[in-house]
Amino acid sequence: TQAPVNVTVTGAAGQIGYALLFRIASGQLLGQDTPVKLRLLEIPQAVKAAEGTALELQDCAFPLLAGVDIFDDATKAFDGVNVALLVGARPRSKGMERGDLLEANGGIFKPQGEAINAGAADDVKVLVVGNPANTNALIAQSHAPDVPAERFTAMTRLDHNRAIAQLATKLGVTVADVKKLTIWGNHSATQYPDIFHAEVNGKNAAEAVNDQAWLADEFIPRVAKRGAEIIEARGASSAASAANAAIDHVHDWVNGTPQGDWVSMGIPSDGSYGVPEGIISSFPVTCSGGKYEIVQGLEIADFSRERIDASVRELTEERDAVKQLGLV
Ligand code: NAX
Repeated sequence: TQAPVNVTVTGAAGQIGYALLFRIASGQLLGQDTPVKLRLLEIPQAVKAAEGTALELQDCAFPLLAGVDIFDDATKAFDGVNVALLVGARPRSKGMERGDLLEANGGIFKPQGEAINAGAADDVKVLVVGNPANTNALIAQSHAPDVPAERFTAMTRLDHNRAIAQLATKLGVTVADVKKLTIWGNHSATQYPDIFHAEVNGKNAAEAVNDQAWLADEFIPRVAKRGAEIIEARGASSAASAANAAIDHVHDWVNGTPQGDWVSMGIPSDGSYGVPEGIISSFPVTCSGGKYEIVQGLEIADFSRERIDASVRELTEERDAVKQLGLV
């Protein structure tokens, strides 16, 4: 067996943290051959709750769990980190303007970026879950100049999985029959779930659906606003499904995507598909050997172009706002 991989989870005492840690410790993040050491980062007031979760982790007697350490200091929490899951963030409170939200999150993701820069392992991979995820990832990345920029990613896998499930339901097939779905843009209500390149049992999904009204007026808004639908029904935001998506994102990044399929990840744009270089936007990607690559050469029709552009515009506005605040 190999040496344990250090996995740092921020916001460990939160509801996503509670749904995530046990799955990491059981081997679902990195595979059944890979022992993990968990490093939990919380704010001081939540350290006690994180300690409670650590007791439960101990009580699971997970064979792959090589240890759990708890910190309220980012520099210590990210020391030697191989996989960083940045879940803790500042939520938007009532009446909060976007600038205030970005500034509050800058206060979290700037020092975390610096801590990753200072102490992370050479192979570090970072996934930002905490919202606004894409721009928080950009903030962290810009304070980690010694870490390759492409190691900073943002989670759109929950949107990707939601879209697959909605499409499968519409067509009366199983989720395993759906391949090559894409989420473009921001993890926000402007995101664009694209079925034009998706395949259902090998046939084009948009042709199989053949219902433009459903696509424009039901599918796209339902996927984009699914988070609100969950809050309405559950009285709390998505937690287990978000943790599941974080597991999927890192698992596929590390272990590769299956032949004949791809996934969606928020990654620093290289300018592909007219998305301005540097912003962290969702793309279709394949993964192999611990690296991801944007799927190239897809034809983007007007219907998709407008929607991708609108979401990318929002991302450039967020980038400009954090630039103005001196956060990137
Ligand atoms: P919770 O409020 O349950 O937990 C957040 C935890 O983060 C708290 O325990 C808090 O003490 C901790 N925290 C705050 N600041 C911290 C800091 N500086 N360092 C370490 N820990 C810190 O939220 P939860 O439901 O777990 O959601 C976490 C984040 O995920 C939120 O920002 C949420 O908006 C975001 N989400 C992102 C999704 C995505 O698809 N990208 C989907 C699910 C979720 O909404």
